[in-house]
Amino acid sequence: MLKLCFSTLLLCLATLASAQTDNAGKPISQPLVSHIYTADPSAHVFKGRIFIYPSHDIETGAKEDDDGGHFDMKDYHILSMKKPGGKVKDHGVALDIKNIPWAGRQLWAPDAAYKDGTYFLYFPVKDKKDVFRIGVATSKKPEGPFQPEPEPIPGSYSIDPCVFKDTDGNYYMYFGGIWGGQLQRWQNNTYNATAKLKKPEEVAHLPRVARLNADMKSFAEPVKEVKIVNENGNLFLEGNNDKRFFEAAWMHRYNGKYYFSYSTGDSHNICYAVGDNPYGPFTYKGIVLKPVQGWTNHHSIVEIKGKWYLFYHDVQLSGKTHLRNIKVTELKYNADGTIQTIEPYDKN
Ligand code: FUB
Repeated sequence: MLKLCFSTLLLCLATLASAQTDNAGKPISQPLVSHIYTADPSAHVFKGRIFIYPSHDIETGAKEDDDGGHFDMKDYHILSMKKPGGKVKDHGVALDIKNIPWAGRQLWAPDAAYKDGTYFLYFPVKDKKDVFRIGVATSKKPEGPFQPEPEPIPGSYSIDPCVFKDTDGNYYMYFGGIWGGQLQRWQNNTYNATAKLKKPEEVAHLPRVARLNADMKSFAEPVKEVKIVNENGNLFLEGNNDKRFFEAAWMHRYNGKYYFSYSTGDSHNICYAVGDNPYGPFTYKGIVLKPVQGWTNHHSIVEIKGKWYLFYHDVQLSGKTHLRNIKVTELKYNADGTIQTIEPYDKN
């Protein structure tokens, strides 16, 4: 009965919110699920099925602030479907914050990987000192439940892990996010709680990368910065906030090139930059996804049966920035390998 009331409430909110979205144009795609709020979708094809590893947004009444205090998530639900547009299955709680021994608060955007019969779920969460670290949990099934390791990955910090498998069998983790994601507090892999954000004329903070060890639970090398440069080979300044990195790293390969995509945060774009190897440098190429409704923009890019798809989110169901819903749409390349920019709302 309660469940029915909640669904009805969500439906009413959806109608209300779509009335709002009409002002900005008609959404090009619809929420994949509406019985829970979901965000930050990391999609993978495992065992011939699409598995989505999203954040699970909830209302806890936590105060909204510039550090994302209102993103107060406590568990993960894994979703899956046979094909884009197919029926979406919610596999229930895959990992609960109360079962992560070192966790304090805020389970943010996760990712997953598969190796040798084991599925790995990578997740950022604040530790008991309120410092974001990245943890790993394992399962024999892509949908979990996942068993967390007793400690975070040694040397890990900040948020938004993306684990990429290269064609040579090496796995790399990309991560980082400024403002509430705390990346600005880390210089030379050392923590400084009082470090400030960069000034507009300073070189912007850079995302991070580290190759994973064979155990998939530790870094094989010191964490390195990922250079994103303009067409002249220069790093972006903090003032270039429509192009510089903010959060939501994703890596994919297309035609032998490495595509590093990310959110620009306070200017709300998903941008991409292309390089010749997993470490970069990556040269800025353009916008993958224009701003969506809601403050955050976060995505993944995946090939499914020869076509490419962008998984992303907006706030169509709730109209509230911390109660998001995931979506999917097709992504297309031009003949020169550039990505066709996606407008999330049809203005016509
Ligand atoms: O979902 C919490 C945070 O919001 C993510 O970690 C960021 O990428 C942003 O989407």
